[in-house]
Amino acid sequence: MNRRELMQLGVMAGGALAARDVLAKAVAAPPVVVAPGGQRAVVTPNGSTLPLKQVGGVKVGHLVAHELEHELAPGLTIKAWGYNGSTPGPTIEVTEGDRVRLYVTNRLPEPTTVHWHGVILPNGMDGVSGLTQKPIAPGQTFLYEFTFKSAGTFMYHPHYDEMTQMALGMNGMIVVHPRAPKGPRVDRDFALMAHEWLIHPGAARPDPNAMGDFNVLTFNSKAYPATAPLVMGVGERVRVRIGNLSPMDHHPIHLHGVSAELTWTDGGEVPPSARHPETTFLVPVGSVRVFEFVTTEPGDWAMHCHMTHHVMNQMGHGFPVMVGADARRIDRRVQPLVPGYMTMGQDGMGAMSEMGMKMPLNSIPMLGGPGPFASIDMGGMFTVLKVRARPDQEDGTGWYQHPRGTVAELAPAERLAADGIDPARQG
Ligand SMILES: [Cu+2]
Repeated sequence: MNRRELMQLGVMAGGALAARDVLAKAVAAPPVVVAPGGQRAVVTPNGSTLPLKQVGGVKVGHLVAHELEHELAPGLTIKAWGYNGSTPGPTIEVTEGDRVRLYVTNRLPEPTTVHWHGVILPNGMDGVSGLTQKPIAPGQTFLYEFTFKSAGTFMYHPHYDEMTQMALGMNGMIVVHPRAPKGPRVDRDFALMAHEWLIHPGAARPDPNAMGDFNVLTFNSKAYPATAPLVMGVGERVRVRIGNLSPMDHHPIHLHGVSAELTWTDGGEVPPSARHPETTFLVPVGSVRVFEFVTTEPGDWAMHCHMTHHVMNQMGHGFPVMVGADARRIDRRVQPLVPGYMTMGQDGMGAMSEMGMKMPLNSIPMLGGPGPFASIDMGGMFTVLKVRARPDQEDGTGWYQHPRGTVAELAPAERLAADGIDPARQG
């Protein structure tokens, strides 16, 4: 190994640290009816909804684009760009046919615009700097006024210096409820924005030049274990709306414990005749996928991007293959130079978050957080569906209590013998 490779390993080692008690606060408030047909209000886990006031027949809202401090996970706070104090910006929730006046104030150090991604509106309201409007200069407030003619799930983001502004966190969701809803009513409705960031260990500013080496993957700009769980009841119909404004990566979002159907995209509703069951929904960059399912099994069910590097936190990728290697000699020789050094990648890294290694300031453990049985070795774009018999009594911080005999565990010798299984023999 050369010096550079050793340094990379050192960064890997530094990226693992003691699990902290970082259970996210839940969003378990009972669902509220807001829209026609008894449709539920959308919950944006770790986020909020934009306040709109009625002025005459128009709903009026105000987005302020500015720099903000944002905690991606405990221990990792960045200088992000967002709207109204957050990234993603607040979810805009309206009903089909609503007319809106949306004021956009620019407090960034450079111009910006807002594009209403997927919304069909007059061309001059589309927010593309240079093409459909002048850029909004720092200090200016622009007015966008249009009618949401179609129901659906859309997004908003800048169309000026896109690479930088989106990389720094400028994005948000738009939910337009149908005026006359079809199909079964949902009991829970969640909106999540998938995103990815490159944050060099110790740095506070995400690197907008990243093209493929993103090291923090988020739902609503939170990396697990900071992602709030989605709390829901057994037998409930649940809708999850996932947008993806990551700079470069598509995310196959996989659901445990349920079978779901794609019902909408940012282009409109999927006809019922075209729906089919899935457990993984690919959410390409610049799109929204909406899926629905009915829960049948109580438990703590994972929902995560299935790209394995997207459920890691702040890991380095440029290190040699260590699977099968005996690194004890390397560790002994490097430890005097790098205190606490451990070579990674040999025997599974699932316990790294427990190891209590020193790490750079402003960085997070490579892996997830404490679980009810052991540490959870996924981080990043990962959250938990907490399916409960009594969801409204759940604050989201507790773990599922499994009925006796329903957890995989060490096989008893008598059972092995009775079933004729000899662990020393294959097949
Ligand atoms: Cu992913």
